[in-house]
Amino acid sequence: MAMEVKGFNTKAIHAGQKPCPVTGAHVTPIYQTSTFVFKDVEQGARRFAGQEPGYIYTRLGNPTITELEEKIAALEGGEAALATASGMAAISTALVSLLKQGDHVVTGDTLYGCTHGFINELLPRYGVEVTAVDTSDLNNIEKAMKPNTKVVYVETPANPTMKMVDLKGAADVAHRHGALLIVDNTFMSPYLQRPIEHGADVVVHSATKYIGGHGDVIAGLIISSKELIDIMRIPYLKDFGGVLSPFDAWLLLRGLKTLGIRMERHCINAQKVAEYLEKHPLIEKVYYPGLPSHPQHELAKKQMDGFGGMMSFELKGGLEAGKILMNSVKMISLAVSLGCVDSLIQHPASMTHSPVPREERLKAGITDGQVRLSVGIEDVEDIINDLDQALKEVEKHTK
Ligand code: LCS
Repeated sequence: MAMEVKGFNTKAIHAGQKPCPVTGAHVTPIYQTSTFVFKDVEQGARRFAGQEPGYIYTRLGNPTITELEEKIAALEGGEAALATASGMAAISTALVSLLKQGDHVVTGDTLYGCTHGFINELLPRYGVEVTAVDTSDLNNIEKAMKPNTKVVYVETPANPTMKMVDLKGAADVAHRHGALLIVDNTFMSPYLQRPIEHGADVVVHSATKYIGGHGDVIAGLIISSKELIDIMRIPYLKDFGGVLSPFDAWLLLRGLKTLGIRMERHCINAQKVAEYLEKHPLIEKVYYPGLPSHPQHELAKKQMDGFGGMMSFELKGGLEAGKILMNSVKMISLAVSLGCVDSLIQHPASMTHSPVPREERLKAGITDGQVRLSVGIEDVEDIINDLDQALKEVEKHTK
């Protein structure tokens, strides 16, 4: 397709997709192969030497994976992208590629539990210093910067507190100090937020979530400049080896084509669910960027194109009431993960954020009673009815 396309949904469908030059297959096949045959020894040598384009071995690249990388780069507005075997592989590959012994990282105090563990527990074992601060206030980032700070790492909105980071402000602080800004864009997807447009240098995703969208794949993506992606691919991903499989890349390609319409429905449903919960007499507090009661509602309107499908809330009856609610839902599944077509509910303190020490977790605002809800794209009346019947159970058992 020679015509230049601008619209997000058009790019989501067409970017990177070309008919198969051999069979004319419209949709890119799953090139489920480990290796690629060379015509002769000379060609093999040229490919290894980087003198001739072409595939060598799937750990170094594969046509199905290339299409995914081109599509996500176009959607996030980056020059290039790298697909990985999980979101954690994307995060660890990006960080390890940019840091060395003696460097310093400034990071948010609210991060997905395993990201928190990787940055705060594992990186220091390799001689990297870490300072975790409440990155919803840019002054805290500024104060934490040191001469050896190489990376500022944030999630916005953060899992599970929904605290946000002013992306442009954070990029400005990082750049003024000669550091790079890495943003985990998992909760928003590029349909709702494109951090590179606000100055971020690297975007990472757990593609397991909205990008796949159907709860059937574990995958990660890194989007950045061609220069940084080239380094992350070779030697880092090549030698750490956490590459995506061609079949999983194909599932993500399929998911991405409907990302826009799925995200629109996630936003509509979540707004209605958040408003329902906020009015409910058994609910203490709802954290959703689309509610005017969210302290950063204005920032959300400024840097996001919608408020997304994720929220967390606390019940007046605390942890005990939350447990009754989570044990009483019928259609909504009690499960970790998020961002799929089905609604999922879970308890961060004992599940996704259990790797975070309790004191740090409480300081970051992840309370014992907090419940996280990933609102799916079912009919919203069914989601609300399920929550409503579960809240009636809470009422019955806490009277
Ligand atoms: N970043 C964020 C914001 C996440 O929520 C997760 C996983 C990851 C990175 C890691 O991605 P993965 O390796 O799992 O593809 N979050 C999960 C969660 O909240 N529930 O289960 C997994």
